[in-house]
Amino acid sequence: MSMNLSGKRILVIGLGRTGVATARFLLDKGARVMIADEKPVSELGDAADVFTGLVDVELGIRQDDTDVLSRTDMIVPSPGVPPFNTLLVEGLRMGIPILSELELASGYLKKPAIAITGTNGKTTTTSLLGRILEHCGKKVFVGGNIGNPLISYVNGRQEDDYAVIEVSSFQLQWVRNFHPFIAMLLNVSCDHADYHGSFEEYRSVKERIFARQGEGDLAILNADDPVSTDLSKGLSAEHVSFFSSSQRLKDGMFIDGEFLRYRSAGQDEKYPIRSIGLKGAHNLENVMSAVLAARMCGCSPVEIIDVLEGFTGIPHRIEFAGAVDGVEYYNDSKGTNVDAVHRALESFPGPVVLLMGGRYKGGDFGILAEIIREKVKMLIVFGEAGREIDSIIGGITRTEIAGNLKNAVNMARGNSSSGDIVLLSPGCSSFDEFKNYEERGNVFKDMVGQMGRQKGQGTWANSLH
Ligand code: UMA
Repeated sequence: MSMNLSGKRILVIGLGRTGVATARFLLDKGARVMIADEKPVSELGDAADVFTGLVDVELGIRQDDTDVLSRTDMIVPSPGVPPFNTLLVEGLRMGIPILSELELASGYLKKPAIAITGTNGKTTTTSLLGRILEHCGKKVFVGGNIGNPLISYVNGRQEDDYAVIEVSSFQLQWVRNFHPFIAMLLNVSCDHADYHGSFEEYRSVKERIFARQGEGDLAILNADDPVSTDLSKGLSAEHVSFFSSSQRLKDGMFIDGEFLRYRSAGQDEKYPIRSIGLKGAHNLENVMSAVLAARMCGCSPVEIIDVLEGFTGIPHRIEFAGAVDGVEYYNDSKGTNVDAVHRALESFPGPVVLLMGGRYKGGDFGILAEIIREKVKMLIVFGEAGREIDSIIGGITRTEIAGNLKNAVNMARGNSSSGDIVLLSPGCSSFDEFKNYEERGNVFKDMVGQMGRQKGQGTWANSLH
């Protein structure tokens, strides 16, 4: 539901990507915008420069400056602002409407939304589905948590057939009327419990993606995920589809030997796994959910298979780099913080030989202790931060220090055996050794490619970069 924002006094909390786009949108709609950020204005750089001096903007509100609330009509928090933020807690108590950017934007969205959420795999599924829809002749906007907020899209002409949106649980926190025509929940694990307070709360936030669905809508869920099957009992969507990696479903999509098989009333389709460019067992679930959505949008199996063959993932993000001697190598060079390393490790059952290092840029390596104990058979640290990482988490599993990335890769090769995963997920920036994370990832992929060629074997991504 779009609303009349003209003359309204709106408090935007957080001036990152979301905050900047939201403030722009609100100004366009004639609102007065107040901007709060935990950082002082002098540290906000370009983001603050954009709004400095504008008559309808008040910058520099502090997080504990609750006085501002007495002149606030509505609050739009950025996704990274936790619900226990003082302005939010107090605003809620005072009965001021709080809307996430997603909620605000969806009121102005004129095209059907396809929303994808889940703990892992969102970005891959969102991009894959976007590609499939484009390939079968649809015009699509692909955005949300993946990088470009929906609010900047609804400010434009909206000429697409669909808006494919990656939605994080943070963005769902302050959602009430968001109504995607297709909603997907890939999986739910205990991630982000610190932000949402408890697992129950996290789960109820995820549920909101389905809450407004009804006639003609489709909900897609993971049949192997107990939270999802439990959730599915209360859904209001007309159609509900499941996918599964471990069960044969009468109605839904599942793994059947060499194929992904989709069975539904009057339909029985097979998609050869061999020809799917995305590697790794965890990716098959992402593929199945994208296929279910694409079928709903009218894409044919032939068109879908075309894209599945060519799509090898998002570069540098848990990207399959090749397999040599039964060892699979994954490039997660974009994983430059501790959370990203955690997420990458969650994607693999183990055993993993993990390569971490580069230039330290903050974060607590200690939070990796448990997952390293569970899944990592060997940790190889490299670069400037190598010793520091070793001193914090080095004792948990066998750990070696390699001077640079190349040494680390060679060491990994010498210490891995068939069935292992070698994962470059540095948890640090690349600037000690490389121009950027792309260059670091490309060096890694080139080395894996060379190993495969030397051995005259290896199935590596069609185009390495
Ligand atoms: N800030 C405060 N108070 C706080 C927290 C943050 O004032 O308590 C300020 C920071 O000082 C900073 C700004 O808020 O100036 C940053 O806001 P933000 O953290 O919400 O980040 P954005 O730049 O708006 O980016 C967000 C998403 N980030 C998060 O959810 C943390 C981006 O997802 C998303 O691409 C972008 O909106 C556009 O939709 C990133 C992400 O890591 C990739 N997402 C998480 C994930 O994928 O797991 C959820």
